[in-house]
Amino acid sequence: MASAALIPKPVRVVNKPAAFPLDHHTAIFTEMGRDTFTGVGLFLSQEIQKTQNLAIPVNPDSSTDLFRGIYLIQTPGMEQEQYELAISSDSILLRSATAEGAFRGVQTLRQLIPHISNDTLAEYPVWVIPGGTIQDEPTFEYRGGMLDVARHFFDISDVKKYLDIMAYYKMNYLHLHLTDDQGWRIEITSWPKLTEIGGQTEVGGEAGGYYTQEAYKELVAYAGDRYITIVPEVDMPGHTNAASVSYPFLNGNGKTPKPYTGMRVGFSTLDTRKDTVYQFIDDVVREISALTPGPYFHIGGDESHATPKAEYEYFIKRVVPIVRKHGKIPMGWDEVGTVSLDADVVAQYWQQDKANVARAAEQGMKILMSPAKKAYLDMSYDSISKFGLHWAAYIPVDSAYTWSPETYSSEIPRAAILGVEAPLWSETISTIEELEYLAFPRLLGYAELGWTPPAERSWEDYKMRLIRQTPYFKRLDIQFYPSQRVPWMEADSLLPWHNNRTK
Ligand code: TNX
Repeated sequence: MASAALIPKPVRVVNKPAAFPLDHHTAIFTEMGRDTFTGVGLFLSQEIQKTQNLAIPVNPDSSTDLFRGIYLIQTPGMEQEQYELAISSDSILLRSATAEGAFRGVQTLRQLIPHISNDTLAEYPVWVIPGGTIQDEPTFEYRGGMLDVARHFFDISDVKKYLDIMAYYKMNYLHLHLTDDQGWRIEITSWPKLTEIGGQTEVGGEAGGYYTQEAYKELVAYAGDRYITIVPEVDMPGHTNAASVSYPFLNGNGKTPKPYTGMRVGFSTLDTRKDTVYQFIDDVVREISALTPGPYFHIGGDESHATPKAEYEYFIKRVVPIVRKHGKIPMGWDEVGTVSLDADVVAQYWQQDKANVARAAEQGMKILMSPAKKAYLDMSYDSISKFGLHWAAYIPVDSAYTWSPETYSSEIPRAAILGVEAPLWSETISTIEELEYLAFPRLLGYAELGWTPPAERSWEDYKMRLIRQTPYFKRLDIQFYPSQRVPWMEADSLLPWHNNRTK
């Protein structure tokens, strides 16, 4: 079990010389009458069906030919996402206080079941799960990814695939950058032109697209089934050209702007002194908040170079209470840290200039760690990478992993850090394959930085667990970048069935 290729690495693993045979005599038992635990059991059963082509019943009525159980047991007194997994030859006990904790533990269990490709399934009627005990809980409460669906639009099937992968690596927040100069991607019923006009463009000039409110709800629910919280972002007062193309009064300069399909930033702004602009924002925040069960609403606030500093401050101070009024915690890029605000606001660290986050931390704000030099998934791996930008850095797979959110910046005390998020900006990518090339394998490293305590992290150890993710990558058809800094070729010889394989 200790040699299993788990990502993120669990806090404590104790081996036992035993193994659990997973086969058609196995069933899953959950707390009866507790829907959410049963939901997690059903999720596990469905995933085993897909991966191992094995039907494992959940809480079956009769158990005549069932010999072994996987038990999801509610155990009070544990933390929200904490779980304990005890695997012996006759049972698997998964303990947690919440269904969310059970869901995280289920991912560990999924990773412990050998993955094999479809053509070899028939040879393996029994899947051998290594015995032992795992006690585990996350280092950070926020372990996130961000998709920029504004520069290029990605439809909900693409986002669902990303959510599936995030869930497998225990990430729990997906931030959606829903609006930018090049496109508006979420239907607002009280302002329909935002999508009728603003949703039609994207970088490069191709047709854009947008999520209807129904589609957005479907995404929120899909994420929720995986215990992932959606964080919607409406970027303002800059990054608003698409909004002003739809409703020209918003920019206050008396001109109707042209749709923008280039890659520049920092040229658009809202009219910060017009009450109707705040009425517009109120409607947008109200409608999106009503569709979003999660606690956060992201107001962007970055790169507002076309907004004078005093106007920027005035604007942010008016928008923050609107977000609160609709029941959400305001989040913004680190520039919001320069404005005098209450400590409930979360600032997302992205720039190398630390003055903004330092000011945010002084004000008692929580900081979400996404430093561009380390955590930006849109930074190219190296100078020959096919996609991505490199204004902050080239970020090879090892560099993406070998930093500590805890100590990255001396300005930010550990207690102020909410967690880690890896943003994927989409100026240079327009298909799911291109998205996957930038996101994988680096996203897995961020998942581990968010979950595993610093003392347990090591690149040498991590890369050997990373190479053993390839069966999972292959099964989901993830077009990852096979970086030469990772010894992928050795992966096959490490697969669990390799030694006793006869062909
Ligand atoms: C900076 S990061 C931006 C984005 C760009 C990104 C490209 C941030 C808050 N703003 O508008 O897409 O760089 O790497």
